[in-house]
Parts: sequence; C-alpha cells; structure tokens
Amino acid sequence: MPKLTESKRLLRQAKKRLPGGVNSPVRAYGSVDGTPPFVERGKGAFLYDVDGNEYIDYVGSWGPLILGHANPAVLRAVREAMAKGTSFGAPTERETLLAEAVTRAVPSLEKMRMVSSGTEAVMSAIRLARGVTGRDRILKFDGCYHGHSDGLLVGAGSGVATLGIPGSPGVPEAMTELTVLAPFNDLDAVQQAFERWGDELACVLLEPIAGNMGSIPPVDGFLAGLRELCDAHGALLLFDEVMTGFRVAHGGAQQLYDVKPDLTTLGKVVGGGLPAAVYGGRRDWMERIAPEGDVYQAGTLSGNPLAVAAGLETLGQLEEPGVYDKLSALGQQLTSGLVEIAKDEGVPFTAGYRGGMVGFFFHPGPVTSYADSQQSHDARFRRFFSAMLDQGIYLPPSRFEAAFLSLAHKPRDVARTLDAARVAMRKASRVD
Ligand code: HOZ
Repeated sequence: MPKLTESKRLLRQAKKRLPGGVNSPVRAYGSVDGTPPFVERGKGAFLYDVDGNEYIDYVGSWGPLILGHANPAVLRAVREAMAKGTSFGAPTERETLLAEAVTRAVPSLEKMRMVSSGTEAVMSAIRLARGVTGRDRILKFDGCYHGHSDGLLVGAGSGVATLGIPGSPGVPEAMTELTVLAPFNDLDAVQQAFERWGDELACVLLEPIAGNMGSIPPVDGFLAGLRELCDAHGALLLFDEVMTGFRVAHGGAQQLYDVKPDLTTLGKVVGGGLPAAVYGGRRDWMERIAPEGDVYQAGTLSGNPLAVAAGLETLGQLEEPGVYDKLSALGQQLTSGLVEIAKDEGVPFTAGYRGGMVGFFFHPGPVTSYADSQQSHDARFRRFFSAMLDQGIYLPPSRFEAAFLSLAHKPRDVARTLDAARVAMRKASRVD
C-alpha cells in the first residue's frame, strides 16, 4: 500500500464519530482490507491524498465527475451562483434551463422534478408509478441498486453486495413484500412474474446497464422485451439512469439501446458533482405530481442553485460533439489493454465499457447476471486492487462497483494505468 500514515490517523479519529469513519459504506475499504486514502484535493483525472500520494482516479466521486475534478468552468459557475446566495427554497430561472438541457439530451423526460439524491429520485418515481397505475407491487432485479429506501433493499447491489448484507435490519418485511425480484437479463423470469402478478405490478425498475454488481450490459432484446411486457400488462417501465445518464451516451442507455422508458431517474452527472437528481417522464404522468396533481413529493434543497449551476455547466460541455467518442476510445483502450494483460498472465478475466462506464471481472465471462458477478474471484480482485493502489491507480474498492472515466483522462493516463495493471495482474495470478 502507499504510505498512508496521516490517512490512518484520520480514519481512527473519524471512526469515533462516524460509522466506519465514513459517510457511505463502500468508502471504508472494508472488502479490500485497506485504509481508504483521505482525500485532500482533486484536479482533472487526478486525486491527491493527505499523505501526498497522487492517484489516477477511476471512481470520479462514483460517477458524477465526467469532466474530471475541479473543472474550471464548473467551479466558476458554482462560485458565481454562490455569490448570489446558496439556497432560496424558491424558483430560479436556471432550474428551467437545466430541465430544458435534460429534455434536449433525454427526450423521454418531457417533464421532471429535481431532488437531491438518486435514492430520493427513485423512491419518488416509484410513488408516481404506483399513483398513476393504482397498483402496489414493483419488480426489480437481483444485484441492481437503486438507493437505500426500504422497499429497494432486496437483492440489492453496491455496498449491500460488497458487505454481503442479505437484507437490512430496520427494513420491515411489510416494506419489501411488495417488491418482486427477478434475475437481471432473464426475460423468461420477468414473463413468469407478470403471469403471477401482472395486474398488480406498477412498474418494472432497473438500471438498464447494471452498475452496482460490477458493470453488466443488457443482453440483446432484454430491454425491448421488458418494454413489450410492460405494455402488455399496463405496467410502467422505469429506467434508473442515475449512473448511466449522460455517462454511456448523451441520452443515456435509453438512447444507446433505443428503448423508451415511461419514467427515468437521473443523478450523479446531472448535478455536476453537487447533490442533484431528477425524476421525470411522460408529461401527463408528471402532471400527477403535486402541486399539479395529487402525488406528493417535496424537498427544501431541491433545485439547489449551486447544484443547478454545476449541472447546467456540465451538461453544456457534454453537448460538444465528439465527447462520447472520446470517452469510448478511452474505455476501449483501458478494457482491451486489461484483457490482453490478463490473457498474458493466464488470469480468467473479462472487461467491457459503455461510453465512460467500465466494468471488469475476475471471471472468464460472459457475466450477465448477479449470480455470475458473485463468481468473480474475490481474492484476485483484492490483490489486483491493492497492487493498483500501490502504484497510484485509484479503482472502486469493491468488485461490485463500476469504474468511471472522465474527459480529463488522457490516453497517456490509461497507458500508465495499464503499465501498473501488468504488475498487479501478475500478483493477482498468484492467488489460488
Ligand atoms: N452506492 C454508491 C456507489 N454505487 C457509493 C456511493 C459513495 O460511497 O459515495
């Protein structure tokens, strides 16, 4: 591991007041047996910790930082907004401008509501789906993660998968009884669920490219098949694009796979590194949201002017031509390089990317479900992760998280990462 003396001290101190010393579980490095570097600052593709170590960052604050750290124009926009006040709890023009930028990129969001986190966006979208259909059950997929609201902590990925928590105490069974679970990419299982619960299902909810059990794309026809089943049974199709929105393509996974959901949630990139998220969809359904309609949802910091300024500047930069080609080229360079190295070292391994979202598994592949992703070799991952960190490469500290590229990454950063991967893969190959 790199020298982390000060980080260790800060972690000890933090643990006295914060569970695990952190404010979100995976950050504690529990599953990689290490000390999380305490961050001092970030710039572009790089992170710097309090011990003076530099890292090429492939976490990007878990997705929002598609322009890299401390993008000068984003900082300027936030500073200018901040000078006028940090929160009003009253409408501002920029909220409409941000909504217009979202609709330009993702036309299925004809109307939307801004909230502060992905968790909030998904739980509100589900409320709307239940409100418009008059049905209570929802269907979600094993290993997909949609934030930490009660009814969604069933078969959840991300930290729940990382820590191997089967279900969380504090979540009453009554809250999860209405959640029907199906394996990701298994259309037959969804068909069966519809046969059993068809007229009770308000929505089918999924990350169209799963990103919280590693990164797993939909198999051919899966999303289109869900669309058909939802239409046939009067359920809404809800895409959680908190991770994939503005990340895998300008119009998200729904653009990439040409499948139009009824409702969509966005987060991460849409807030440009500040807390903002969105849920929205068909105009007439969104008009059921209060005050236009009867489905209630509200928030003091919703549409916060600093987050809106950061989001607006970020989405503006993402309208430039060639942006997603650039991210894809980096994704291609990184994943094909990793696969090549693993092959040289005789390590069963598979990797893939969509735009700036990257996934890799210590598994021969294909990986199409949570069950497959759980077979990814944990000890090899941990050895690889530590050896990469040692060499200044900052990867997500869990085999169940996606990695992210930014427009600040350069091909030479990826080349340096692959040099480090050669050493790390050799170490991973020695693990049984
Ligand atoms: N659940 C987040 C990743 N999928 C982690 C968020 C964080 O730790 O900041």
